[in-house]
Amino acid sequence: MADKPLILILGDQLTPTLASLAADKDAPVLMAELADEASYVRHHQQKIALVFSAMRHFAEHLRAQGRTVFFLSYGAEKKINSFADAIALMVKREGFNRLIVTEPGEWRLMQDMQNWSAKLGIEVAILPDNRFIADHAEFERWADGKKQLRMEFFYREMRRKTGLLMDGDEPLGGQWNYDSENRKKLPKGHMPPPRLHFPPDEITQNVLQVVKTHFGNHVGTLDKFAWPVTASQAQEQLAHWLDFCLPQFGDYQDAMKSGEAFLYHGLVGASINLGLLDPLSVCRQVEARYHDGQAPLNAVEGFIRQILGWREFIRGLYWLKMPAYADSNYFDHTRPLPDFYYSGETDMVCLREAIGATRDYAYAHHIQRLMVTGNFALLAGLAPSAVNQWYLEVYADAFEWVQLPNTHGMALFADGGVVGSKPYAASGAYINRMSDHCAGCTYKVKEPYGDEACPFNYLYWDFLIRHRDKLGGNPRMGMVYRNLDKMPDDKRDGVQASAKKFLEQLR
Ligand code: DLZ
Repeated sequence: MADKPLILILGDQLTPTLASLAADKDAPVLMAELADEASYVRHHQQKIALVFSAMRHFAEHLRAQGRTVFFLSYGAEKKINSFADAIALMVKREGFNRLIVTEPGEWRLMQDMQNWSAKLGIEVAILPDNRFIADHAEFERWADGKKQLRMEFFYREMRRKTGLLMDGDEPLGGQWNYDSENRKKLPKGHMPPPRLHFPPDEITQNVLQVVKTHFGNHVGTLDKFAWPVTASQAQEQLAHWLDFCLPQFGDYQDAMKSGEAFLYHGLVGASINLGLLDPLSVCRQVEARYHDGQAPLNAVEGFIRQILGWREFIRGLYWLKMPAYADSNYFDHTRPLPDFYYSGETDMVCLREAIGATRDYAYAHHIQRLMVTGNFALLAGLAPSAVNQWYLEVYADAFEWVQLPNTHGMALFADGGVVGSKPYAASGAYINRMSDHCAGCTYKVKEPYGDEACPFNYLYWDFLIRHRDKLGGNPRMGMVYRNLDKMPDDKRDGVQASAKKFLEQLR
């Protein structure tokens, strides 16, 4: 029988140099918009639109390069809901007898993929994803024998490996990490540069219609859709950010401002995760701005650390720890997700702003995700599985390999300290320090407890009291617990009573 290979490209594998495309320059390609992928969690409408539109544009790009592409548009083929269905159709209709695919980013799909050969009766080659800077074996070697896995040390390895921000064997400027310089609040009246918009072209308009028809009841809105959907648009967005945002990105990377969802953030996470931008190339372009004297080291290092350090670290960790990782629940938190995570209807301005941006743009920046919605979920004892699902649904950049360690490990500490060394728990004082939200809020950030107090304040202390057995011995929590011990009894009683009342009425 003649060899007839088919290359399957997933919705987050939109990279011309992808291993599977490089493996056979002539083989036809299959891409499919699938009900199972669009609804295994109820993804935000803009996320589905972004994936579908970017897939359609990528298919056009491959065709222009001379590839044959079989593209199954959403609903075009009856009973084709999964990747296995789509491949089976191609095997039957076109006679393909071998499949080439690059490994997926998600555990559930890898499990599925490993059964395809037996299920479909064809040879299936699953190739490593060559878009990461460290492969699985390299991460495993680094992790082997270590009691604790800490991003900072892995990041240094990646700096040495790539030579990024290095001066011989030493870090440029003498320090590996300039995070302490990256915590400024936005000055009053300061206006960050506008986001670059990519108005929907005909392909995207068609996709928006499909999403409206089939997924109109998923979270979010479509009217503010402005995501880059091609590699060249993604590069344009990056260039805009390099020119107008990078110089101040470091200073204001942790700041929050009402009505300003994007501030100085790059908005490139979704493009990188879909494969429209290459992470190493992005880092090199950012580094060049430092060498050209156009951006300070704290900004450049802070950004590169997110991509070269954090992104690679959590990807390695996800594959090292799955599937047990997703089931851990260190604090035994079980409270259901309150309705306002979807509706945005809450009197707490910080939550309203973060969830409002999430609904409008399928985006919120890292401090909103970590210190507002994530911090609230941690302090209120929300069930990690429900919180993880929400984050996976609502953000355009969210794929489980990147979302899960960030939410489950970093924000919720549900892994008991695999990703981070202590929970990122904070009271309203942190949000007040980093934002203008509290000034306009119904709740009073200076009140520790009572009906008018900021719920973050009493939930914070109540969380520490509830989990003293698990956190009291953590050396990084020593000062916090010493402060708790100095708390007068009446304040402690007030904090606990307010937390109990608040949590009881939380739906
Ligand atoms: C996220 C997503 C969505 C919404 N839809 C599709 C799709 O219809 N077809 C497809 O190939 N990929 C889609 N994706 C991305 C996949 O879910 C993603 O490739 C896996 O989760 C692995 O990371």
